[in-house]
Amino acid sequence: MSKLRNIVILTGAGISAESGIDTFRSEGGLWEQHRVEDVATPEAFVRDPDLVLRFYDMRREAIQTKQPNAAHVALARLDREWPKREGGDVLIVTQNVDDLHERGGALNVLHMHGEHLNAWCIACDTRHRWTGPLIHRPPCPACGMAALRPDIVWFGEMPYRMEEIYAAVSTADLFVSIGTSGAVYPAAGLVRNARDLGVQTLELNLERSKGSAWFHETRLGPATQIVPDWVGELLSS
Ligand code: BV8
Repeated sequence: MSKLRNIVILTGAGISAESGIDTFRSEGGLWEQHRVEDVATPEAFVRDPDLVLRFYDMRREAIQTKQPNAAHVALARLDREWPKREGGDVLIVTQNVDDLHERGGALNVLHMHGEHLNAWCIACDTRHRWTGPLIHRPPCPACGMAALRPDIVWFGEMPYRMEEIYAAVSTADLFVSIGTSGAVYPAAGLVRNARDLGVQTLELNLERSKGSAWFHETRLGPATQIVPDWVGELLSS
């Protein structure tokens, strides 16, 4: 394998599971309690905005009562220490919309599906850090219009900063996927981009995912165990 310098890490709901944040597709997960079509599409927001706003208000409030876990902290350590030692880059691309990577100390996080703690004004296209509810249609801090929506990429909407993500994968020496079922595209397709470019690929997950066959190596276990172990190996190598 070429010298290991640049690492791209894709994370999904599984890395936040042990912090008490529901995943989507496991037992009792979010999509068992709510139909995606009812709460996570632009059409749903037009059809029943109150239902959608309440769904996200509830989750925005919930994540603020949760704490980052050992997996978030381990990735933050890698994010801080790796560039100093190996002169390479670490990029954490997360499908998650919580802020546990940042609160775990990570500096370089790209939220491809948006963030609970942002509100997006569809009148003036500005984004604002937002920790409270949106159900009461608060005025946009920039333009005053009652036009704020969750800054979340819904199904049928284009994930954020895809060009940047593809560019990072194309210069990566290692692509690591952590805590994702490999069910949602284009995120789930990134491992194939990596493979097509000859990038080494590693999956860290509780169980085999839909994409496991595309990884050179898969390690199974809870993220709070296998992620710190992997980071420890890397930093002591
Ligand atoms: C787009 C925000 C086009 C919402 C989300 C047919 C084929 C291919 C694609 C499609 C298709 N039909 C439609 C599509 C496109 C669609 C898609 O992929 N659908 C799937 C369901 C088939 N994709 C889209 O619509 C995307 N946009 O394609 O746009 C376009 C093109 C041009 C111009 C305009 C538009 C947009 C996708 C983004 C949707 N928004 N999130 C919200 O959060 O409310 S996706 C949602 O699923 C979350 O972001 C989540 O991150 C993502 C993936 O889920 P996971 O993170 O993987 O979570 P999951 O529960 O599934 O799995 C958890 C994993 O963790 C499991 O494997 C489990 O074993 C593991 N785990 C559990 N505990 C632990 C653990 N691992 C370790 N330790 C533990 N303790």
